Amino acid sequence: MFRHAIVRRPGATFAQGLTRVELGPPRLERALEQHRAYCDALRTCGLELTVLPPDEAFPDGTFVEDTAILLPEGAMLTRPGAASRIGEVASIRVALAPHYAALAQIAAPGSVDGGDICEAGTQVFIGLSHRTNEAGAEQLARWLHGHGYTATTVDVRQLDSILHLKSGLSFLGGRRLLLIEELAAHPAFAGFDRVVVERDEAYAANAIEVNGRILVAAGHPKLEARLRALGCELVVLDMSEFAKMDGGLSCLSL
Ligand code: CIR
Repeated sequence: MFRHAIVRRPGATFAQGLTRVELGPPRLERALEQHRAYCDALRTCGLELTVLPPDEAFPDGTFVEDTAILLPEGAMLTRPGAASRIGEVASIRVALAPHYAALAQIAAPGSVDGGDICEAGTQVFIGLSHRTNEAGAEQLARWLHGHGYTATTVDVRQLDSILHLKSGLSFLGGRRLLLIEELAAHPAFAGFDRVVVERDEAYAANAIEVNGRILVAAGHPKLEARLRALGCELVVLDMSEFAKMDGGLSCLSL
């Protein structure tokens, strides 16, 4: 059961953030509307929100997921793999302090982006990507083992279609994973029920399960129909402006 989430509104410098996709510049007003709808959806799922104000010094700061790994047992601040994002962690440390007695942190030369970390019950998948390196993955795996979790690394460095592991993988609760075709046959996911997203709807592989509902990006009717047929209760959200900055639903909250 999730009770609380931390989000940060996008700010005036949002369009200056990092992106590998060529979907044009995001419109801030629209991004703010979409962010409000996202926050409303989380509240509908029963969450209390901490909404942080934009920080213009960090154009990618709205993608708070990348700055920490949160478990019921403890929290680990990351060391983001993009130099321009390392400074985002300081204000997240402050926001997390009331919720955790102690905060661990990934140390150099390790780097970890939260977008590479997929928790599936007591099993955690750690993506090795162009943001999360071996040293970071090892530090995180040790910390996870100490809390009773199993960690499995999944190398996605050759997959140009995704920035982070979770751009192509989501845990939907129970034993169910949502994943892109390129990851579908990976041995790490063999014991799970796999819902494979078709190539032309690959962006929708980043979804989030919150207290029994699934938040899914709008514009992917085939996946929507399949998830509804499986009995999932969906909340469909327009993510167009965040997609332009290479972000998805999971990236926007901790
Ligand atoms: C970046 O490239 O770092 C941001 N523009 C997007 C980060 C998306 N975060 C995520 O998938 N967890």
